[in-house]
Amino acid sequence: MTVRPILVAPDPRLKAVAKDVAKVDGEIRTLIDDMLETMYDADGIGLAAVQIGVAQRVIVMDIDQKDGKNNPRVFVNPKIVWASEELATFEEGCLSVPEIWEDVERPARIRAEYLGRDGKQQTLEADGLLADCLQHEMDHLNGILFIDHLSRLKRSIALRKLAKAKRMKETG
Ligand code: K1U
Ligand code: ZN
Repeated sequence: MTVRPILVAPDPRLKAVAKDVAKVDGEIRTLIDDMLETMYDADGIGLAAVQIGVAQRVIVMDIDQKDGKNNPRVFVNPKIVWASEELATFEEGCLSVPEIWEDVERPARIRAEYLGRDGKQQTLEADGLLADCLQHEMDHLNGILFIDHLSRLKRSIALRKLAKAKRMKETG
């Protein structure tokens, strides 16, 4: 398994709309394993393939990491088939938008259909952080970042902060 570099905004590859996976084969399972390794290495709770420059509809998540025990989830070709009218607000971060945390409002509950690591069709009803994180990761598959949900002012402040952090990193 390989830790792959995570793209950071404003990298244009983060704007790509990912394509459906035709078949969950060995190549896709290697991608999944590399994504899990990359997510755990970065201390994330989710990762979309677009974030490592692969425009395929694959997401990994682990929102239940406890005492060094992992509970990885894999979503291939995920689709939201139902979303509640009720909204919920979560403070979100993103490995591709480092050091920025902002409140984002999304449907509180969702039902999603997807393929698992074994290629079998699955259905999931989610609320809380699971629902929020899955919607955040599905946005990545459509080239959308959580900062795109913010007001224009908050988004431009976030982008300026990001550019400053990048400059500081480059100049040491
Ligand atoms: O980059 C990503 O898409 C992953 C992102 C997922 C996410 C976080 C919070 C709300 C919605 C979606 C992250 O994993 S950010 C890092 C993170 O959550 C975290 C890092 C260190 C400690 C605790 C949490
Ligand atoms: Zn993200």
